[in-house]
Amino acid sequence: MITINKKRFKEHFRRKMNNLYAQTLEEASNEELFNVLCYVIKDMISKDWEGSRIYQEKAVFYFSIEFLLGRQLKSNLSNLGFEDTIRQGLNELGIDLDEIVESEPEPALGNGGLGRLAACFLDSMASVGISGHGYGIRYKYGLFEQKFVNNSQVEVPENWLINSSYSWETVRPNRALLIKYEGKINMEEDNEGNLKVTHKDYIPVMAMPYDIPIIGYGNECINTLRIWKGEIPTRDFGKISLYAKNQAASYEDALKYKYYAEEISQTLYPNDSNYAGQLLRLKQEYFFVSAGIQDIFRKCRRYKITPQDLPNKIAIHINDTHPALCIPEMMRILLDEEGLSWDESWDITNKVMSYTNHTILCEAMERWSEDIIKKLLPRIYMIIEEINRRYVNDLRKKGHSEDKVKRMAIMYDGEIRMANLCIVSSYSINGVAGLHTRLLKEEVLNDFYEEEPYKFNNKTNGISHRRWLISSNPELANLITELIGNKWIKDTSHLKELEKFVDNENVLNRLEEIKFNNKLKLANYIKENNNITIDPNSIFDVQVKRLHAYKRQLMNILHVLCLYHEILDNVDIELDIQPRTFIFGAKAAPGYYLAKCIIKLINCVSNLVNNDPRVKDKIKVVFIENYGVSLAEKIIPAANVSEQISTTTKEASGTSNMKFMINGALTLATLDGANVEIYQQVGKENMFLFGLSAKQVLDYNKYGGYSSKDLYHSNKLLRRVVDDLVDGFIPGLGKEGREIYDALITYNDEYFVLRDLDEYAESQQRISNLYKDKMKWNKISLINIANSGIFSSDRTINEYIEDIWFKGCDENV
Ligand code: 26W
Repeated sequence: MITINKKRFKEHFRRKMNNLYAQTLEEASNEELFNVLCYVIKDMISKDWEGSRIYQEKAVFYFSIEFLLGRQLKSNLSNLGFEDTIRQGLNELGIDLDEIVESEPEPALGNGGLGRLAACFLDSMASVGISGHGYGIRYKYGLFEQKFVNNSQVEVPENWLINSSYSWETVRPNRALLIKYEGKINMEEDNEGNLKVTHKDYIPVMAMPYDIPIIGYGNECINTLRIWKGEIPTRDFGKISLYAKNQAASYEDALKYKYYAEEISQTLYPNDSNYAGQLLRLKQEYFFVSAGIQDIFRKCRRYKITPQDLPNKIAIHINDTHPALCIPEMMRILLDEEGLSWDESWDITNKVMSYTNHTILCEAMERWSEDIIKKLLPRIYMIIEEINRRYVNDLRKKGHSEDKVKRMAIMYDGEIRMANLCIVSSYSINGVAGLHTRLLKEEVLNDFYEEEPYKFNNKTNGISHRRWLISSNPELANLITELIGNKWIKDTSHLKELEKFVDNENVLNRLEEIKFNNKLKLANYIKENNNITIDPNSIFDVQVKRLHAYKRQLMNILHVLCLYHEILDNVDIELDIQPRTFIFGAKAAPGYYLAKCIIKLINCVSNLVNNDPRVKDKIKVVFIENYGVSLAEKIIPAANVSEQISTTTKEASGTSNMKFMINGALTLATLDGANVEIYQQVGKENMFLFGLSAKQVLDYNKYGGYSSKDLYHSNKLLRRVVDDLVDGFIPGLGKEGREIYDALITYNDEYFVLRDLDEYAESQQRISNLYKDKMKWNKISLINIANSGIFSSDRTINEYIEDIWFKGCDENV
């Protein structure tokens, strides 16, 4: 256990300030204070970090093109148990820890759900004490910063490395690796008749590793997130091609080459639902995959692990298909560098790889053109071709129809289907919530499921309760500990013990008080940043997530318009409306026009409603700019209502639903994704359910029968809000209103917004009614917290460990 002593900490802190900046504490900026604190902590953990790198029973390598870490200082201090001592120590030095916390740059190396899940998983792997490490990309620019200009989204580059480095990371030049693109493959038999494969005339790029420590809670386990940066090779990698030298022949070419290498880790693709197939993206995917797999082999050689023993010593996890090239890259090394046979290599690769699917949206599925892969990665192309040839042969031998073979092939019609590659080559394939996994088995991946049912399993997502409760809502965490002791921190199933207090008025009042304090803090933030005054006594109704048509922010704002009309229709009578603040936070992919139109709509409605005196502040709409992890930590603890209203079948899991629940918000939801699991925990009496069932949606999609036009013509209230989009009722909304109108009416409302709007409005009415009875509301809030324990990512990670990574595929073969 790492210990801390306040006096020594203060000395250490002063000394470090002097070492790094040759100045006194008084002269330092908050950024400098952050850097110093960061280095002091790194000094304190360095022994344990080193120790954790030594192999334990089995090591897990989690490959993900995104890791949405968020700020690390507070959660690191909390996991180390240092927060109080350091707060006091700094205080005695005249420094406020909270100010330092706010000056930490935020690495936004992810888009949303997938990247944030990867970060929660790192936290849980370290906290349950396994050797589990992440491999990713060190993007120079993370997810863009969002600004609103004239109510529209404008994207600004996010420069988290503005000071050129990040204090948590350690660069390791002697572990840099070479990645090879393009060129020609030469195959020759040597004197003994063995095939020798050489890669000639390739373009070499150097992958430079940067390590970030991942600190477990209350144990000595410190794992590593290793992210790679693209550079021109400056080190001697032995016999590399002459490309670098040749290119340096002219200054112009040298610059071009530098650009080629550095461009690879320059920016995170801001798309999280639409596959675009750009060459640079493929370069990124191969870049971190090849670096990671080479790195694993290097470690194994150092620890004298033979290729044959790999399945017992390591597990490689492929987070969605973006790292799918792990498979042919591992085959390449086993075949070409280790000299193993195809069958042996295939057997090892199969026993090491597991894969998670995160979406069933067809437009998000990666399919690379064969030509692109052939040119950029000639050896990888050959290997994929051979995997496909053998697989298709097997299918035919088993007597499958040509139609089925076509559907299941990895290569078809000039394209390589990455999901198929992952399924064929992994021993485990999992979905991220019960319904999602069922849909994979029964619909989307049914052919594969019928072929190898034992490979498929469910792992319902989870969240780090350390970050999302202990660190972001300390008052609530303290109350819980006061009531049931601290066992829940290590094992969240103990939260269930809170149910003893459901009728305890004193406890319920304190719960309400804590929520109120959090709302007050958020109200202050909104006043400062959006210059909107909101009432902390109003219901805080929150929808924060990426903007996507299937997530239906549109339904939420159309309902606000319904309420607005209701108020205007009844200006003369005092309507009994429970005051409500609708809070939105969402970034749209820069090229996603409809999503941007919806952002504009929300902003315009916000201006309209907030500034109409007839509304008498009964409803307010706030769109918080630049939603991200740090903002989520402020917003979620302040929420009364959690909006989880995706079109049923479309949201694979959702994870904010879990974060809201553990912070005591009540869930307004469709039975989609992990909302189903929430329902299984608390029952329909403790949440607000509405909307089409999965079966209804599937039936509509298969057999048709839905007409948004018919609904529009038959329902006056619906018609009114839809017409608002195009008749000038909403000032500032121009052609964007027409775009949304067309999606709803001309293109038959793909996501059933109008179909579900009535039932949604009814549920909202039930929410208003319930909120009048504060004790009843608080009781349900407590029931939600008490039953949220299952959503800790520690539970999820333990399931991955037991059913996938440490079990391997022994029982399956
Ligand atoms: C453009 C290529 C692309 C396609 C899909 C990039 C990124 C994706 C991700 C898989 C999208 C994503 O983040 N999916 C979300 O994953 C979460 C974690 O499992 C789930 O909770 C969300 O429901 C799912 O949308």
